[in-house]
Amino acid sequence: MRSVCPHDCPSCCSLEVAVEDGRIARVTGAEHPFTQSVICGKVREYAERVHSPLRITQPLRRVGAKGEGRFEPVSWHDAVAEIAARWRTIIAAHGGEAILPFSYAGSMGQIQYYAGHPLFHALGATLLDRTICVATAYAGWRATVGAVTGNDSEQMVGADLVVLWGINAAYSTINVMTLVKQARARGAWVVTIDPYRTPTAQQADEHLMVRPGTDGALALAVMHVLVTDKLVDRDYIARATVGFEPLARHLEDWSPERVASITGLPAETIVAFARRYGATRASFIRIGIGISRHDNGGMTCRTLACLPALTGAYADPHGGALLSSGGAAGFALGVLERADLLLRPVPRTINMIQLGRALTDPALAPLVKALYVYSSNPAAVCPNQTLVMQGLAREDLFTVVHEQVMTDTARWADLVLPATTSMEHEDVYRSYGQFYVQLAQPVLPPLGQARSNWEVFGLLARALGVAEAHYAKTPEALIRDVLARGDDSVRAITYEQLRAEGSVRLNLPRPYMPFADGAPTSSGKVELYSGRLAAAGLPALPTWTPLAEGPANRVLVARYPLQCIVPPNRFFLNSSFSQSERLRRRQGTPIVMLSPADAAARGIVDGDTVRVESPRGDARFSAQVTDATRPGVAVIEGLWWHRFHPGGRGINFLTDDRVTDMGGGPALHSNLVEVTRAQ
Ligand SMILES: Nc1nc2c(c(=O)[nH]1)N[C@H]1C(S)=C(S)[C@@H](COP(=O)(O)OP(=O)(O)OC[C@H]3O[C@@H](n4cnc5c(=O)[nH]c(N)nc54)[C@H](O)[C@@H]3O)O[C@H]1N2
Ligand SMILES: Nc1nc2c(c(=O)[nH]1)N[C@H]1C(S)=C(S)[C@@H](COP(=O)(O)OP(=O)(O)OC[C@H]3O[C@@H](n4cnc5c(=O)[nH]c(N)nc54)[C@H](O)[C@@H]3O)O[C@H]1N2
Ligand SMILES: [Mo]
Repeated sequence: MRSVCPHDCPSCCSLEVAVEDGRIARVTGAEHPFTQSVICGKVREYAERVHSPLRITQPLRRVGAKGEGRFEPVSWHDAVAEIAARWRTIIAAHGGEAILPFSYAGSMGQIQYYAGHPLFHALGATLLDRTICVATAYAGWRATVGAVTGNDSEQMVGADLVVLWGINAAYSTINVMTLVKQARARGAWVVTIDPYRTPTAQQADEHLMVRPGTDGALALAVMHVLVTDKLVDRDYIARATVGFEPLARHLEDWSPERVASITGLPAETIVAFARRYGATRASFIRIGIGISRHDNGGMTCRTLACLPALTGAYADPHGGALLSSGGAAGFALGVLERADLLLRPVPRTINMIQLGRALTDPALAPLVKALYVYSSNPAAVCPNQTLVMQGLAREDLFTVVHEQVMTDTARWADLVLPATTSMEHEDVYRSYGQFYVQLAQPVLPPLGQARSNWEVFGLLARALGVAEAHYAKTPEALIRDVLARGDDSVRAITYEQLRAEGSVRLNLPRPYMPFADGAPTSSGKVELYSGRLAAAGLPALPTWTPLAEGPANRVLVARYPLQCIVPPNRFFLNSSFSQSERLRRRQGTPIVMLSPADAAARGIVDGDTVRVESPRGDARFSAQVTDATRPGVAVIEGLWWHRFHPGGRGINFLTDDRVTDMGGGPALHSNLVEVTRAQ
């Protein structure tokens, strides 16, 4: 049977699922133009996830101390009645804002993603700013080109130069590697730009091992060479951009020699890369979200978006750039989100990356008294876990967690509700890496008493007597509306067509070159100079600023001399799949990669247990001494649940909850640390 991978990944794979005796027997990649029958090693093990020994199959009420993980079964009826009663009391005493919903993209299914919004709006709950992933990147990208879209990566197969910039596609969206391999087989030159030698970099012709957080400077030096060597497309610039003259003057400051000392790349390497880029119009840059998880990440994305405008690659059927296709289609998501149900005055907003602060700040008025977590595992994924843990431990906080598996977050709950997986409920999927809309029907009945987000919010809405008309709708009716009220790219796609075909390409031109003659900014052009950024008090021209927590921070560097980046690993997806014993075994153990020089300077040898400490806290890892990373840069891949992490504290005890330059996202990769041998 056909299904769709629900996880937060740009690939949004089309799946073939074999069901035998009421259990999933096999999951493979479907023959689909983007999936091309290839899926990752995580989802091939999906049977183990759906039928996991850690699956929650009935509602549970806490009987032990907070966080102890001792529960007793409770009926759905009693669980819902208890939540409704507690929330009513809290609203009467403190107002609706004392309720904080917390969710992210545990499922990318749009019905499940937006299921809670109408209920929380109608209750006057605090709004959650869902910034943890793409907010910074999207804000930066929009500043240059106005919309979160770009050239279709399927077009890169015909490119002559492919640049994989801050994206470890071999781990995080393997279908891009399928396209890269096809391009390379045709003769394309493949460049990877990443602070460490990822499996993606190993498959490239060239790897530029930049210092973390310096890509903006690198892009400015590339543009400097494009201008001085007259490798720019005058016609495209005149027709489709604004601000070239002030940009060209500004670029005089960004010579390859100066940028060499910032990036750690030789000036000749920068010049050679720039000349290659300038000489190739069919150049495709696939940019990862990873690049934006720095103090200066928004500006970096804004700056990279300028590159194809200088060479005119945006107008080439095989060139251009793609950060995300998330905004390519205009689905009528308002039908699901129901902002019209918001109470007035509109409640306060809390930034999700500061969950720990929100739960522990005594000055917050009102205090958060009720937390409802769904489709997310904040006790692993949020930065500054010290505060998150303090918050979840609060005796006076009423916490409900709706989950598929018994995560660490669920263990802190007062009530745990069992959630269906994508194999057990219907949903519609849009992607942020490709251009297909997909529908998945259940291939299994719900396991035990599991219920979908949509069903649970319906129960709560009826128990509380709010937004009942919305929850009387069916997912099918909502999906029909989301399509029918959308823009031209989706309006003609019908529910029937999706049911019959599973996957339908968005109604967008082929080749898809959204910035071929301009861009949907206020000027209608690609904005090399941005009046909007200037009005917001940010630099109007692309620029580079040192990381707040980086080598230029002399005070911190004295105590924490190493930069530490924290990208995804191969076998987990964020913290999902950390529940799988099989995948944990394949992944090994939490590791910190250190260059031989940094290891030797600290008396550390390969395999040593080490303590990594940042200004926020510390955690234990096994040292991997490798020239895959450069001196000065430590790399820690992946998100292990705390309970599976040696010492009980995972990576996000090290990361900070400060926001980046744009969009309110986290600077997860801008960490300074020290590494010592554990005693
Ligand atoms: N296996 C696996 N796949 C995943 C995920 C997962 O956890 N595991 N997560 C999913 C999610 S939610 C997302 S958002 C996507 C994210 O996927 P991507 O967009 O690929 O982003 P990241 O993997 O976060 O980072 C990609 C690369 O950026 C590099 N990087 C970090 N700092 C810098 C820098 O300053 N400059 C440059 N040039 N590179 C830098 C990292 O070393 C890493 O190799 O992946 C999805 N896919
Ligand atoms: N150190 C570090 N931290 C990071 C990152 C990093 O690269 N490094 N990446 C960041 C990024 S890019 C992201 S997107 C965030 C991700 O943060 P999260 O969105 O919290 O991602 P997951 O860890 O995958 O947790 C999702 C949870 O939702 C549950 N779930 C899945 N489907 C459903 C459903 O239909 N209903 C309900 N109720 N639950 C469901 C899953 O079982 C899982 O436990 O993490 C961020 N944190
Ligand atoms: Mo993400």
